[in-house]
Amino acid sequence: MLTLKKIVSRPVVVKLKRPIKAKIATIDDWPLVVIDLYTNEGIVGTSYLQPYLVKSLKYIIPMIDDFNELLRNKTLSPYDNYEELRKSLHFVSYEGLSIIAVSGVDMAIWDAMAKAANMPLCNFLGGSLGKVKAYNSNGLWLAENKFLASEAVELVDEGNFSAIKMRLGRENFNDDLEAINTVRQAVGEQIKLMVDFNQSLTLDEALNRCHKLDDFNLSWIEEPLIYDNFEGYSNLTKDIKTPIQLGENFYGPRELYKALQTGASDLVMPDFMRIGGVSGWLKSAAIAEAAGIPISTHLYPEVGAHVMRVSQTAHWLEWLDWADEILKEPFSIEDGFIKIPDKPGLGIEWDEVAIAKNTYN
Ligand code: SMN
Ligand code: MG
Repeated sequence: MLTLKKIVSRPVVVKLKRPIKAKIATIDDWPLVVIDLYTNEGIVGTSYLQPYLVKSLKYIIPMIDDFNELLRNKTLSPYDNYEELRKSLHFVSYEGLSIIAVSGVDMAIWDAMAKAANMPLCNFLGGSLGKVKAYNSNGLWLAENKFLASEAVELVDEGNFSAIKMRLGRENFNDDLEAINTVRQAVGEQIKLMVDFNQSLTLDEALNRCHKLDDFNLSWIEEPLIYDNFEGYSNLTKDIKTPIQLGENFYGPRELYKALQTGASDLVMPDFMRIGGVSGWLKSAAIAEAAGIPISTHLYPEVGAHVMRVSQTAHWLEWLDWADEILKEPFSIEDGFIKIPDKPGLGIEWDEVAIAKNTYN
């Protein structure tokens, strides 16, 4: 049994090797909330959040700090803690910042529990230790065509990946089509290709553009519309042959349920900071399993690897190395599969020197 001593979160900002240039944002500096959850029994649970906006560190960290008041000296049991924390904020909504703060703590609690049991999290959750199929999402932003071919090859070679993702949403759709052709030619037909519009299209534009993409043998078309337009998505999904992928902006399992109820997407890919951490993922994976919908991860590959081992409809893990900078031993990729280390909990340990160097004040 573990009881909470104190949750400490620290602001870190790292430079992205390949800056984000998507329709939705341009980002060079990547914020991380580094969370350490100390227990009275000596075990320390760790997790991190990546809230995209450096300025949001100023309000997410105090929210997490505030949870100390509620949980101090209480028994850690992830599902109970998840309910208690999120209900403590229900007057300011279950979604948005509320669930982001809850998710960070939830992941740290699961890590602590699995460490106390001396098991990798995937074993603690009832699964087996093994590898998980991953695609490389580490680049192919809205760059000019001349940079895309070499970057696409680099991405495949980084881990002998069998799939990569590129971003779309250029002003002129012909430029998107040319970009796809460039990438395809560079990596060959045998590499699977996902595309992500990052919510940049109206329904009319999406119907038009996605129809044209139907002949490109794409593995999925991600977020063509604003994320919460489920009605629009269900029209689109009916009309387009290529699977429509949605989910990095589901705030909690109920949003995933509503998306599936309305036929808004063929595939789902929850993000750990928005779905409710490991607890939110497990609830969501159960819904996806019952509905027979393939589930992929968004960001947080170290957490994703564990939970995909217990998700019956596990599809693709999104590989990104954006937290590697602050990890002592980043997870490795072998032949397109992420390897889960045989270590208790999530299997991550902070590189304190890197954290000190990149601490944000
Ligand atoms: C993405 C992720 C993180 C920041 C910007 C865009 C993208 C993805 O939507 O799915 O990886
Ligand atoms: Mg996306």
